[in-house]
Amino acid sequence: MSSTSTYKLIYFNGRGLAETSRMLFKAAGQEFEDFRYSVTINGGQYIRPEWDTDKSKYIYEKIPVLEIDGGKHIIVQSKAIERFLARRFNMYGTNDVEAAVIDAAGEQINDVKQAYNKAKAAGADSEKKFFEEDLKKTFLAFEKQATKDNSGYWISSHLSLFDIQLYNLINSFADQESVQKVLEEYPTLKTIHDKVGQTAEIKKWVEERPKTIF
Ligand SMILES: N[C@@H](CCC(=O)N[C@@H](CS)C(=O)NCC(=O)O)C(=O)O
Repeated sequence: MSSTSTYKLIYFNGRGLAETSRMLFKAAGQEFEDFRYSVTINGGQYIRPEWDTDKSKYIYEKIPVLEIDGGKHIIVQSKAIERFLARRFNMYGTNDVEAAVIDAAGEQINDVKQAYNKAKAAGADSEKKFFEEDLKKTFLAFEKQATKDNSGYWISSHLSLFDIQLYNLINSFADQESVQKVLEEYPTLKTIHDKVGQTAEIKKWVEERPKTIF
């Protein structure tokens, strides 16, 4: 497979589990088809008629799915897709150890998201505690691990999968005031967040991407 491959990323019309992959494409300047199944909400239920018709076509009946070269190769599972793209676009550290460190931080981001969903379901006090305790602990760890080389990136002085995952994590919270308050305490992470947001291709994408319900 060469850099002349074609790509179709299939997901719902939402950021969710596809947005990091979309941003990897954008940051790499790689064209891709951004295929989105429509989603609306009715009475608290997601309505997705086209997806309901098509879902059995997909190996695990889940999306995102990445089709390469017109379906010659199919990659499923959002983390596998992200890692494949990061590797392909040289955003996966400079060696296998750095790649594993990026993987581990990505898994920690998943754990944090799970903790947040649990806290949110448990009510306002739990959500407050999540920002003040759980998120802080993770940010402190990420801050300590960062290569403090003034590059504005977390590892290898170069934009990586982790930088984009962190940016999307920070922007996924509805309560931006609380997350920005925590972020102020971790200057390296704040710089990474701001630098990713100012990356020309990502800035343009954030401005022009569809406005979605999730
Ligand atoms: N572990 C999978 C989870 C994929 C997943 O659960 N996707 C949801 C959308 S976010 C889905 O396709 N659901 C199918 C359905 O609701 O019928 C991944 O990270 O890709």
